[in-house]
Amino acid sequence: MKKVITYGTFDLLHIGHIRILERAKQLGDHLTVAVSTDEFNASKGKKAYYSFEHRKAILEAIKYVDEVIPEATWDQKIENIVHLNIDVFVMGDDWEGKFDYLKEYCEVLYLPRTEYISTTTIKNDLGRNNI
Ligand code: C2G
Repeated sequence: MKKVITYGTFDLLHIGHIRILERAKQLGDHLTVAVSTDEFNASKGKKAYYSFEHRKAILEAIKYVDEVIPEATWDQKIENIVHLNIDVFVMGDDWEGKFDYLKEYCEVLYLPRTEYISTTTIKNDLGRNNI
């Protein structure tokens, strides 16, 4: 069984998130998503609108997702990849090159981001009543 993993906050779920999850699943047979905890988000300078529990439950409801684990630190990736027997690590290409150190443990792929949508854009548009 070919196992894939990806990481992220996945707040205010949108088509860009769905498309990265869809493509990640197409790369193997099993997709694990490591979703950022609220505390880890704070360390990323992010405050998600939805709590960790809600973001986790929403991801678990997506047909492409087989397993959701917490992402609590930047440096848990190697342990996750080794412990979960991951074959492919996938991220959007806004992270291009940032995780190349994982190449000694698994395949590392950066996929093109979906253009013109982001959680930040959604928040800004809603804030300006641009809906
Ligand atoms: N993404 C995308 N297209 C968008 C928006 C996001 O492909 N329009 C992808 C990102 O590239 C990322 C994933 O969706 O691979 C999740 O994005 P975020 O929730 O913004 O995650 P991020 O804050 O980048 O956290 O350790 C890695 C970090 O946890 C990544």
